[in-house]
Amino acid sequence: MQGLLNEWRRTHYTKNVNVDLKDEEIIIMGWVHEIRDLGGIIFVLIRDREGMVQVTVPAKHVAPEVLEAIRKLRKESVVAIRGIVQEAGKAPNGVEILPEEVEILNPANQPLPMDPTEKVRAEIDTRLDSRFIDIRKASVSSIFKIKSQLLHTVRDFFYENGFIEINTPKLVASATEGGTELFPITYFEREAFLGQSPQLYKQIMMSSGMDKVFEIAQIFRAEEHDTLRHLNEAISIDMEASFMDDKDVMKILNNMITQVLIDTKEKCNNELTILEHDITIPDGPFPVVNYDDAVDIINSKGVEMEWGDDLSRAAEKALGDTMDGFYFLTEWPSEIKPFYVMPNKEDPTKSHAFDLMYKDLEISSGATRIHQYDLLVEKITEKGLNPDAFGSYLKAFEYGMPPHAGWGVGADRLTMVLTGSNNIRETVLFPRDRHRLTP
Ligand code: AMO
Repeated sequence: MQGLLNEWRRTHYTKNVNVDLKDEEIIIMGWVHEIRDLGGIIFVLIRDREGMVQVTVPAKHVAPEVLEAIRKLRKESVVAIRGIVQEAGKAPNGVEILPEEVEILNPANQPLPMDPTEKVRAEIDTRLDSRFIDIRKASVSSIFKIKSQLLHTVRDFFYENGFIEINTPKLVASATEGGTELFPITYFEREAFLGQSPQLYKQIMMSSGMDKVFEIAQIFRAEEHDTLRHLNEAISIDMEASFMDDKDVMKILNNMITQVLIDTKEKCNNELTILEHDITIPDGPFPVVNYDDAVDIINSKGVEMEWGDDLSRAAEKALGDTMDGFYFLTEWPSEIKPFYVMPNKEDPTKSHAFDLMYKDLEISSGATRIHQYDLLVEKITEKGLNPDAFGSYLKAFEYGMPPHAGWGVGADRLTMVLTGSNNIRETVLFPRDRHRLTP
């Protein structure tokens, strides 16, 4: 294809076409969002990542080849348009473009598999099947722009606080958090698994002397349940720090989440407006509820729960009714937390594990870890696991493992909070659930 694509470069995103460019020649490239042909005059809305601009075509006043190209346009075809900017009060941004050259870079087949305008609401499955078109909608791309900002803020936050970014393997030989919920794979002639958490590696890194590390990566959970909060592949923001305990890393988590809220509100104002969602910045540290009090609250709401039970969905909802916004849930029973969690010295039935909740949604889990080899082996055995399977992990505890603590945050769940989405599938480009492995 000759013409604009080879000879020219895009000069502006649509959102940057404004009255300051009056009478200037510009080139935009994007998708045909809408065509309104009134005979004597044709209006075409061109959409790119940043927004939309109107191209106005007075049939009698444009070159015949321009008119011919405009009349050939179909919705969602990709075009390049060179034209002159004019003031137009009623159009988006108060401007329109009078085209001088129109090139169809790639036509879109008709009919489209789904409507990319916001006019027709499609079911989530239809949308996910044609996700590339779905993401063309501002209400959907806004979610991923906010998620991108979230990851940007998190990285900045860790670097500013002296953390080193690490990458740990996702092909692993054995379970990290217990024997269940793993995806088995074939690793040459052996069985292996997809990593369910970088937990063991980030702990090993404490013995390496790296002191403070973080990782943002995929976790894989072979959970059968089909809920609005679980996926089989999720993004976890993990950190681990030496010479720190649960209280220290809770503070870090609190500061990081607050920074994420501030940045999202400040830098994603446009996206939040599109999503009709507002973000409230908490005016102090997140409240802390211990497990004992949580059990009382939950029972007082008419949801039966015994000390030592994990929180059922009903229990989470009952607690979320009382606790608005973000809050920590601390002092969990040792029994229902993983083997690596440090028990309370005075009362070992309780532990130094915490969760960060947002209303009824668990956002993060963390804990002070056991750093003593003997205690760790004892706990692994107590949980019914075989210490032999943890050989390369346990070795790191025998030759100078510092005390340490850490946490993992579900990035997709945090994005739900930031965007006001009630289904985790909305916050993942290509979600993997019980029934979906494509696209
Ligand atoms: P946990 O298993 O609680 O802890 O996971 C940490 C956080 O990750 C998110 N998450 C999920 N998000 C979507 N779909 C899932 N199936 C899913 N599973 C987990 C949640 C959760 O709070 N090793 C510990 C962390 C630590 O102690 O450092 C761990 O993996 O938001």
